[in-house]
Amino acid sequence: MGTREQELLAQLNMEPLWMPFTANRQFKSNPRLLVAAKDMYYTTHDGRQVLDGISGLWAVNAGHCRAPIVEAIKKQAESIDYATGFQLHHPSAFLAAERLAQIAPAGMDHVFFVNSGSEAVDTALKMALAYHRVRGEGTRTRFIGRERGYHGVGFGGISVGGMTANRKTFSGAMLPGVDHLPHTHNLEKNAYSRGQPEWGAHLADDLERLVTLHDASNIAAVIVEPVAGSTGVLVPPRGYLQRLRSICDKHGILLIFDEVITGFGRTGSAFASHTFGVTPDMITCAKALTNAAVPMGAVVVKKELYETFMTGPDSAIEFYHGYTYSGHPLAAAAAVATLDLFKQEGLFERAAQMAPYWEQCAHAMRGLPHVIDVRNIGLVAGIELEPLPGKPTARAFEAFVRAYQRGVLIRTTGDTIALSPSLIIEKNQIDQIFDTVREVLQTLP
Ligand code: PXG
Ligand code: PLP
Repeated sequence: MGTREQELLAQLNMEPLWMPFTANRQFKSNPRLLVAAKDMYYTTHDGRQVLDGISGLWAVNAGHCRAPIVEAIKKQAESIDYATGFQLHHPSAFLAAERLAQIAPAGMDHVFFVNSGSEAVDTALKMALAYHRVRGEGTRTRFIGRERGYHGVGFGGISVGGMTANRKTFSGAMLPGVDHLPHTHNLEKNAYSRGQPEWGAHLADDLERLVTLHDASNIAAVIVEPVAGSTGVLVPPRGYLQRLRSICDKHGILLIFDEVITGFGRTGSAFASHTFGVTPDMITCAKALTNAAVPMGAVVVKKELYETFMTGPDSAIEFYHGYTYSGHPLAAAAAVATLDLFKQEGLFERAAQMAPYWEQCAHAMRGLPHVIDVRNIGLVAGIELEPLPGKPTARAFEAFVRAYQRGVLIRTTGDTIALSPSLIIEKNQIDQIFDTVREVLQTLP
């Protein structure tokens, strides 16, 4: 980093920015700034290279600042900065939708663009209500989420979500008519499972209980993350998602998979729906859709769902919903370039090929101080730590700080270390991540 950059940083006034999901005062008293990124590495404000063990935030699946994506964004910015998608549009949005439909599970071939995972979730929930109404089943208004689920921060998303800290302040403003399935985490039964745990498929049967309680005619949709990410990597028990699917089918309930984290190769195929062999009615995705280079999210739906809307008169707007930036040119261009790059480099297959080595290295953390569980699937791992007595999250946060000082970026949620590198990761970089985690665990209080 040049002296000029260092001077700029020294003068940086951090006060006006209210940072998201951050302890603002603690951060500002000891900031960690990233000033550049390339492939697997960030450059920090003090000139260090940090191996990115979390692909930004489960998002930069092709590695940072990849030339074809950067070029596509530049080119698009020079040719068209913006065009609304309301009664007009521009070509890249259609190209992006076509590419996304091509890699989605068979039969899921229509795409609605949004700008984030949170917007994708709110959009999917609204689509579910509208779909039932178009079909003359307007009484289906209830949603079912899951404990420990993360579906972003919109009012819809926190209502179906199940992370207490994200909900408690807003309790009075939740959507009405939401229930939650039990989460699937159980250390006694499933600790140190490799891949999918054996125990827990029956937890899906709770959906039958809710159907009995409310009657199916009142339930619009069930939304779950195929692998719960944000809460600390909870891999679905064998047969669990299949059971949810069949109960939804039996009762005419839409099934939404929130693949904001699991999409785009994270579990070793395009979507977790492929990995687990279960096709939902809607998929929400974001993050790696553009390799996180420009904000974009999407809801991918089954043909039948889209066609149900395409009834009424041709001149009628079928779905009163959309964002100023839906299908934004820069995002759409980034999505096309990203999806092309995933294909050219076979990155989803690469994730699947690397997964066994990743699993082996992750499970080698078993037996280290404080470790009470290791979970993994594809190129994701969760290492759960025993919390410091009376100080939940403190031990894991200290692990994050120490790993960062040692040149590896990890993420912690609660007392779980969550790892999710770009799919271009090499074996020696996997070693570096886990060697660093090992060292950190050995020195933690
Ligand atoms: N659904 C899921 C499953 C997610 O993981 C969202 C929706 C919301 O997406 P946006 O783009 O609105 O943030 C997410 C986002 C973490 C972490 O620490 C994870 C997310 C966001 C912030 C932090 O694991 N996932
Ligand atoms: N608020 C106001 C006053 C607006 O005019 C709009 C959009 O036109 C919005 C919010 C929504 O913004 P967006 O479409 O970017 O979600």
